[in-house]
Amino acid sequence: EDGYDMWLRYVKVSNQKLLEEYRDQLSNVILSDDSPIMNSVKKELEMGLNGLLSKTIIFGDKLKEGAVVLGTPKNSFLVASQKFTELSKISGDGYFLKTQKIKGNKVTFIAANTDLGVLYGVFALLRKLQTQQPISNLNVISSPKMELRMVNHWDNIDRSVERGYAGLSLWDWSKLPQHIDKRYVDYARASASIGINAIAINNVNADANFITVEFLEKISVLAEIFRNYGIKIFLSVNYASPVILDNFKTADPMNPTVKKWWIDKVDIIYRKIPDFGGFLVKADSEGQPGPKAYNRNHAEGANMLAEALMPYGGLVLWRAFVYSHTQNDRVREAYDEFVSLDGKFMDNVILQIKNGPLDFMPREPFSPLFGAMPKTNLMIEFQVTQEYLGNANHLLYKAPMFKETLDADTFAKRKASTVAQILEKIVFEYKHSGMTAVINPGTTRNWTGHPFVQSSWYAFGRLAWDYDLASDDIAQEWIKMTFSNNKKVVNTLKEIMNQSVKAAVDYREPLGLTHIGTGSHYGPAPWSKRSRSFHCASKDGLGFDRTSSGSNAVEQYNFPLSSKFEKTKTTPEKYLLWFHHLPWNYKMKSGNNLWEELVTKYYEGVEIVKKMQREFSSLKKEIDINRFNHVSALLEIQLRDAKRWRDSCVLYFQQFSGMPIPEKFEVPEYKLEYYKKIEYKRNDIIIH
Ligand code: BDP
Repeated sequence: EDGYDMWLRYVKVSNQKLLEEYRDQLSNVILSDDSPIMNSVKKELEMGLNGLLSKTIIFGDKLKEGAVVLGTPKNSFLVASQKFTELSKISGDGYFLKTQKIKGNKVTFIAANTDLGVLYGVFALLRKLQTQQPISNLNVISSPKMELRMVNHWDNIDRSVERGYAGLSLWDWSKLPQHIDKRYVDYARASASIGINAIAINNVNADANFITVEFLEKISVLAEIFRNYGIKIFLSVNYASPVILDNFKTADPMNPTVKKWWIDKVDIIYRKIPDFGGFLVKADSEGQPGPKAYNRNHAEGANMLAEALMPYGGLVLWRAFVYSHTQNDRVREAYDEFVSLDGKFMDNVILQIKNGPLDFMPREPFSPLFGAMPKTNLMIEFQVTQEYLGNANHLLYKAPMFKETLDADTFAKRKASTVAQILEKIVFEYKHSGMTAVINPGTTRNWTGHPFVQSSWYAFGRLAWDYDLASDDIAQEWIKMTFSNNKKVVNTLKEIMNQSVKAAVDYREPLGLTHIGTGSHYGPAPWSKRSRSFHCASKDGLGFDRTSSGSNAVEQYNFPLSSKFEKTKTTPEKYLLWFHHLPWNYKMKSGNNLWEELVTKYYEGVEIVKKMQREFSSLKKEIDINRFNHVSALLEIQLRDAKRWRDSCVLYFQQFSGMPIPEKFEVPEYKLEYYKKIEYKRNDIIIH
């Protein structure tokens, strides 16, 4: 076991009784593989059933007891002849699984309106087998809630991966287009299995060369592989491409020759990749070029690209992650910049907004932009890769974080209008929408570095398909598919995963504290200039005042949230110091004062890691030795880092609170000076 198969681990069903039943219920397969996607259906089913049932599956057209019939009304006579009412109930690339008697024979149908729907149905059936569910009386209908279910790679041309932590980029440019790495196909399979239908393959800090003819040649090979799994390629583009690639004096979106340049470029792209998805753009952000240099706003900038893509049905995904170093509250910025542009973007532009208003912090309230752009297509951007959360060293299952944002009510309308409902297009009349996540798979054998990063990737896909799924159920699926159906393994890993977010937040940035990490974003540095500007610790208290007496970022939320966050008593304590600057003796709900509560949280975070470690070690006999040893070692590192975070922060803040660390807690191992010093080692990840 090395983790390569991820959740597509098709090992023989361990429950003998179920195995026999499955073998009877899935005796032969009837399908027509006359399209590339139906061909993928056939291959996956063959691989899945051969592995799970440990027998060679028979393909044929004999309708007998235990037959599995797959297809759409167009490519399957059997599906068409049943006149299934389910077909009118599914939308998009949804599917249904149904057990039906035909001429006395019990048959399993996997059917959809599109070939891709059938592929998703196959993965759903295989998931049932992998998780050992009964399939004797199937009646499942499922349709995706999000239109775009996307992932973003932050991969560079030199194969480095920004915030990747799992080896080199998967895309081996020097060997493309001639050599096709098996990983491309396995990656596409894993993506399709969780419903992903779009991929931006390169870093948002984009190298312009990705859209040169040489690269498009290589990219078109990837596009073909992904197409077989229903996945469209998007490219991140550099806004100054005409300047960089063709020595233009300007990239002004209103300049006719610039417009023409993009029109021609888009034409070339579609000739090579007819189903190209569109452009992802980071403009006027962190040094990236954009329309602002020419006095044009973001809508003007985006629309120019959108016009070029429009004839082909292409999209512009325009990122809202903007801030300058001068404004006094960075949290306000995306909203202040974009709200006045609502309604000004073309129909094929989607504004891509990070889940929170700052930057993928361990915990943020949702971005108020989600409730403030009724006339602009929106999509959300999550981060699966653990940039601020221990890279590929710490165990974390992010589904509860994703759900916290998705389930948040924006109060954009009187009736419920959660972030997820807005993205599902049921609140406003959006033309396009969806969910995306920055993921990190690379050349590391297990793809993601820490095996559990896969769980967040998996959960993201499942939630993009259906955000109503419970984190717990998704975790259970993932564990069964990736590790084992053994009850002890399932319950123990679930327990570990469920506590992981609380641990990660508590030992880093509890109670709404934020951005107090080192420059590498790995370790703690509450003493740094940037951190101080976020936590605002002083003798009189802690936290950032975003109420009307401070930056007034609370006003960006719809009523009643704006007034709820304005007052300390109605602000959830998990966001308390995000919105308020409070005295050290402020009384918390627990009865503790702020200082005691803060210290308690930090210590609790570390205790949870210890507990996770204990629980994991109880699985020694149940988990394969490779993955057991790997995760055990990583948990040791996590505990080391958690203590470093706790002790650095507690000792640092103590200088301001002037209060003692309650006696019941262990004394930090080192003095504050020590923790400050290790920050300045060249790479704070390889300390100790
Ligand atoms: C920040 C990352 C940086 C990204 C940026 C972005 O540190 O590497 O380029 O976000 O999302 O969190 O553009």
